[in-house]
Amino acid sequence: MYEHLKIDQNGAVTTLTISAPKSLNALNSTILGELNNALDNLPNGTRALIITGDGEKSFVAGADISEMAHLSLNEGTAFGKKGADVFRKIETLPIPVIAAVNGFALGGGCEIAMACDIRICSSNARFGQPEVGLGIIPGFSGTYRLAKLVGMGMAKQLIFTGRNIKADEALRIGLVNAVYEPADLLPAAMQMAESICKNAPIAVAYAKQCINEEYDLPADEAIAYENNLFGKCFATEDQKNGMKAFLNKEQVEFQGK
Ligand code: CO8
Repeated sequence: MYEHLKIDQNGAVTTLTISAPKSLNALNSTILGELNNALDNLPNGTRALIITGDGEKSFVAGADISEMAHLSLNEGTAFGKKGADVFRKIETLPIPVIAAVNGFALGGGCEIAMACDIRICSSNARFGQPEVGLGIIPGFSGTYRLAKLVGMGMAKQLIFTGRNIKADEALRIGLVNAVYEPADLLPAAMQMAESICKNAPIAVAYAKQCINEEYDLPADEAIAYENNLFGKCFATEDQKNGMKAFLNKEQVEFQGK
């Protein structure tokens, strides 16, 4: 169905694999369009999404430099917006998204990982924002998200120097949550996704929405935002069934209602 995406559904977990082996899975307009379409049409019943790259060497080696090389001001702006819009769609998807970073995550590759809710990586992963070495800046919202994730000082250092960092440093600065041997990465992502899928889907979606939206709000507004969605949980069947099962010492299967 897609030229550069593989979609695998395993129960409630869907894995989306970016596949452009000749360019180490670099993102061109076609792939961005396919990603956009795939996010709009995830298989029914998907409760968690894993995004990874094809092969053992690269997650995503950036935006496609051969496509960007000849862009004009307007075209560059439009290309940046196309990627930024797709990544924002990932960030605001009402299900958790795990980036399983299996190698190079440079430029747009680091940026798509940062748009995901959770990042884990293989021991051979390399992260970086090398754009200034190409005469551009991170254009898929990397200046915004990297500073949020690792703090302004470290984000500035990484973006100004364009230096690549290894998995252990990415772990130390909080860019990833865990590092695995390459063969263990996807099973670990799947295990995490499955453990999320056992929980109430509406509650998980509300929790994601709260964490995303409250971050930039003043304290009182953030607390009120959470209070509103906390209250809405009590209008769900999942809350009734979850608490009843706990009190009766039973297992619950959440229906997402
Ligand atoms: N774009 C296009 N082709 C690429 C890219 C890329 N980002 N990365 C790798 N490739 C291609 C190479 O050109 C090469 O092709 P060929 O075999 O035809 O020569 C093939 O993939 C294999 O790459 P290498 O031979 O270079 O493999 P190495 O193992 O020697 O090196 C690296 C791997 C270190 C990943 C190296 O390929 C590299 O440095 N790639 C570029 C990384 C980079 O700079 N990424 C950032 C790009 S800019 C960006 O992402 C901006 C995002 C915002 C855009 C805003 C829009 C305006």
